[in-house]
Amino acid sequence: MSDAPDSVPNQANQPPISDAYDASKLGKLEGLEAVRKKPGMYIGGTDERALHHCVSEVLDNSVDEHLAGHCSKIEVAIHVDGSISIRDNGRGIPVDIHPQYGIPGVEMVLTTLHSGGKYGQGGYKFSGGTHGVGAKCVNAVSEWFEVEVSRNSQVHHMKFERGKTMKKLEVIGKARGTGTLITFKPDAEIFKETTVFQSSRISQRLRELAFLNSGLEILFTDERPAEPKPERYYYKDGVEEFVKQLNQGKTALHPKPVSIRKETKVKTDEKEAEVHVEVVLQYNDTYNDQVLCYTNTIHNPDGGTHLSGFRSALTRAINQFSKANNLLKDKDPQITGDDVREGLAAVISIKHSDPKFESQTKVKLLSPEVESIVGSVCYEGLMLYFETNPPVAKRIVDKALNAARAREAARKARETVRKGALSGGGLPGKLADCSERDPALGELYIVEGDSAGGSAKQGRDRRFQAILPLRGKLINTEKARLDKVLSNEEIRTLITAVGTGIGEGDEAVGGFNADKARYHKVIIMTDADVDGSHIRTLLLTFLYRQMKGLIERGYVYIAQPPLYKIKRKKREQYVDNDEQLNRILLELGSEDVVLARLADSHVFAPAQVDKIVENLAALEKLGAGVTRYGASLAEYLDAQDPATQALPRYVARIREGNKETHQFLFDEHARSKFLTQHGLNADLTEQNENGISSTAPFPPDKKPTGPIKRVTIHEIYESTEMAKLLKAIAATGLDTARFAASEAPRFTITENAGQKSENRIELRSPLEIVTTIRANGRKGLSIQRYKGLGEMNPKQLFETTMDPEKRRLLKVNIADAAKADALFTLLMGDEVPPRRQFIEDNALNVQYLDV
Ligand code: 0RA
Repeated sequence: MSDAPDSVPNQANQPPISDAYDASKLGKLEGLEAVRKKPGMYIGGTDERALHHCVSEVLDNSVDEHLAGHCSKIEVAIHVDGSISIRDNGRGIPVDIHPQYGIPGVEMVLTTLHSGGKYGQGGYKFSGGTHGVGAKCVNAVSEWFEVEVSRNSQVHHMKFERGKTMKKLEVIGKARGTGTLITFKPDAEIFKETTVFQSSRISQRLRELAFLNSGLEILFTDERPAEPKPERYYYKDGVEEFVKQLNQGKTALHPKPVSIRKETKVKTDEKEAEVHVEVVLQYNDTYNDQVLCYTNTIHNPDGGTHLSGFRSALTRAINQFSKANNLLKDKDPQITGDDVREGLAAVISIKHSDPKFESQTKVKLLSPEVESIVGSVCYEGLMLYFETNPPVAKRIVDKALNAARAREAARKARETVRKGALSGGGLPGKLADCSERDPALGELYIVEGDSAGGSAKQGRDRRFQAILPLRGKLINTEKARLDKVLSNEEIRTLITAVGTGIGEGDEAVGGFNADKARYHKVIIMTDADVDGSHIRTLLLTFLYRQMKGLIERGYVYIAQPPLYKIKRKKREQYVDNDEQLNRILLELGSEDVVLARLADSHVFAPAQVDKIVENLAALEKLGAGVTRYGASLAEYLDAQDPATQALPRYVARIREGNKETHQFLFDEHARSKFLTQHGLNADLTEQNENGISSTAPFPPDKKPTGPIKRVTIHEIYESTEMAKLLKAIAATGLDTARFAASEAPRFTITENAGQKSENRIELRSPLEIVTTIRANGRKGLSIQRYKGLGEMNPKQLFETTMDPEKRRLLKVNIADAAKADALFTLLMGDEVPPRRQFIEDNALNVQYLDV
């Protein structure tokens, strides 16, 4: 199947989609095989980044609908089986038959690489998406991909697998509104590293999109945790709120951000382009700057012409204002660009009808005309603001002047550190260096606390592992200016040990030079508690701000000490995380047990038991998708179609007063029929007469009297995955026809079989097998949760956390520096509650840093 010719978008054995469908007309269309063959070319790789890029591609289409003025709400949900859906209330992808190609617009949009033309770009003035390749590439790299379009009062449905049409376009119900719902499951054949979506990453992008698109409501639910917490992002004042958010926890120099906007038209290469500029800025009392740049809501971490236009306008405007108002004294230094950016938080968001970027990844904007547009718009806007708000303008000039004076002081301080580090001073006494002299082979462990430091020194392999214990308070580098940071003992020791120097600027005055790194692995090793993550963040903040190149080169790592030590009889084992603990409990629990079926006294072989337990545990986990809607897992599994082995795709939940019933529906047809019977629309996001949906309340004029009958339909995305598991279980000889508990026992589990302590347990449902085995695994087991590195002896510390053969290091990779910067700000700001909350939520979770 996968070797279909490139030029044919659909499988040859698919029935024709309509009379007009004619393969000969598709000659110019390129199939999606190309995308599967070269994912790098289309979605930028097959790693975790590319995986998340797929979400952005689909999302961008919905945002484009918003930019075009047709969409006010986007809903995103990650499902328990790892699939994701993106719903918008835009116009809906066209469903009419394309006059030239004879297939429905939605199929064109989702299966052919043909771009431009009638459905190529949806006629958008500004587009974030990759012009006509977005959603179809995602389709190509999805195990399955479903689309529901609400248009012309009807809900239309299509389904694809690995880019091939599996269900042609068909009407499955009535629609009240319009919109598009896309659900896809990334294909593990393509994404070999991982297919697991990271909630934090997605919610961060959604929040960013809501900031950049004022008035757009974005809802997000990660349905994978036991208790999902829906999030809502909606910012009436968009970018202005974005900037306030950047300054959250800091003291602003002026309460209201400066907001500059202008829409212009320019001529470029004969073409007329439209450029909208929106710049919002607000100064705070810190010494760092945060300027985020966007083009058509795409983040440009490397800036570009919009950034340089803004920077020069800011420097010019501040110098101009201070000169015109005689604010500079003779002995004052010149105010530079660096000075005017101290304590600056700003967002530059431009919309451009034809932007040019440096590369496919759009990290940098190149369009030359933008520099002077943004420059003059900002200069005029700033001058106008300064003239109408002279007290604020004076404060800003004062701050810049202060920065200019401090620049001198910092330069001197850096020089001192450099002298201390390079000449005579030698290496700090606290550093236990390694004998290896080749930096490429050397490792530096930065260890929290003297006691763990001592263990690390004793346990290490001194040939190539150096240890630097850090004690006491590390200075918060976000809040202090460089000269003060550098007077901190711990920081100076660190700088000397790493050997690269710090900061921007000339190496001769102590500036950073990654080539001088004394180790190519700098490993942060802290406790797995709140203090530990605080110290880790402080260290990363410092490295990020002062030794960014070290992170960029991939030299910075985080050690991951085990989370648990478990002990059973004489055996001890270290456990990295909860998932592993769960696996071990099942493993231990199935040792020395005998599983038997009572009906025919069949005894399952140990290898079969392992398979049964593994698959049942997976089933239990996926079952969360069903139990969430009030149905029991057993009830759901027992609804399996004996003929096709399929599991229902939908559960209808009918609530009337306190009574609740369920109905399982196998496919869109059953759903459609059910909806018609109940007089409901198929797009249940909007309210309807007989019931209310999961998301919308009754409009005031339609509030029913009497008891409300509420009918909601939920898609069980996990159905395919669960059916596969049932098949695997059946293959082991376990009957999967009945999961509901029976009156009479059906299985027995005998623990410690053949020993004195033999214990026989009777089971009434296959689902009880996992619970019983897990409980058995816990028997006689002591589980100790590690709080500190200090709880391990030198040998244990080496074996679990430092041994290159066994350790798991997390590479700190700041691909998206600005986002990490924003995170550091959140973590490091003055305001305590958000930081505490964050650290508590993420005690052992550094995924944010690993973007
Ligand atoms: C092509 C043309 C039009 C809209 C769209 C595509 C469209 C695509 C997606 C993907 C997700 N949500 C979407 N919403 C719309 C224009 C439709 C028209 O002119 O009515």
